[in-house]
Amino acid sequence: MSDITRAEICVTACADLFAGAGETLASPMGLIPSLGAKLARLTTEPDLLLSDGEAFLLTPDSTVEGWLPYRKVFDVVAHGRRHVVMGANQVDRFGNQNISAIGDHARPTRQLLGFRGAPGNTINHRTSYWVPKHSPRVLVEAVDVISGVGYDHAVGPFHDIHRVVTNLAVLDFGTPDHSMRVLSVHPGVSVDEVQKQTSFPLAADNVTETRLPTDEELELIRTKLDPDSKRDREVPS
Ligand code: F8G
Repeated sequence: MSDITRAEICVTACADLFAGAGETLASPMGLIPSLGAKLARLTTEPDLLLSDGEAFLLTPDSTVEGWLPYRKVFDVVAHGRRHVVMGANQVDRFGNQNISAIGDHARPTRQLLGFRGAPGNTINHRTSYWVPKHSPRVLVEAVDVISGVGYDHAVGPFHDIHRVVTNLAVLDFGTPDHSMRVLSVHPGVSVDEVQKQTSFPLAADNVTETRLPTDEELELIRTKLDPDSKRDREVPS
């Protein structure tokens, strides 16, 4: 089992985001979260629905199994049976996310993707974040612009920022004030290293080691879901 890669650990950590999701629309952005959602569907979450992001629901091997045109996605967002895993140029201590702009809002130094679906997602249903390169520039004390809404600006009963999975650790907001804490560090990573790569103090009681993929999961990742090992380009070992 010693040849298990960091990317494979990140894929199973993303699969675990969907534990108990049942018949929920998974909307994973990016390769590793997508592999995680497919892995969950093939193992613990057979009712998970996978959108192609355009018009169809697909099985993990890309067979069309349903019709979900773009406008219908908004109904599902509002209904709340969806779990989106978004990226983040910045994510802060209370789970605010920025994919819009870097720098002073009046004169940003970088224009990024824009707000996209982030505000609506975060007020309507469960949201997690995937950060392929955990660094102080991404894990910031306060984001420059709020795209996805965090716990200190939370509005309404459906706000639920679940977890942040990074190349180093799995984090959540299960502290009394909903500030970020380390749930688990990936094998070979220390809590100190995670803290060093984060711009704000992290809660870190009862940190465990992120679990390894099972033999069945490894087989699925390596032979069925990502035989060309594209995952290693997103998270080098
Ligand atoms: C920085 C930083 C930083 C980047 N600090 N500088 C610099 C300083 C960097 C580069 C430059 C560019 C519901 C729904 C929707 C929908 C519908 C339905 C969503 C409403 C669908 C369509 C829609 C949102 C989905 C995501 C984002 C996924 C990623 C990206 C990325 C990287 C965000 C991580 N901290 N950071 N710079 N979208 N994408 O040095 O400088 O800025 O940097 O849900 O949409 O509209 O709504 O972003 O930027 O989840 O995760 O990969 O833009 O690629 O290239 O890194 O090199 O130019 O000098 P990027 P990047 P330079 S849900």
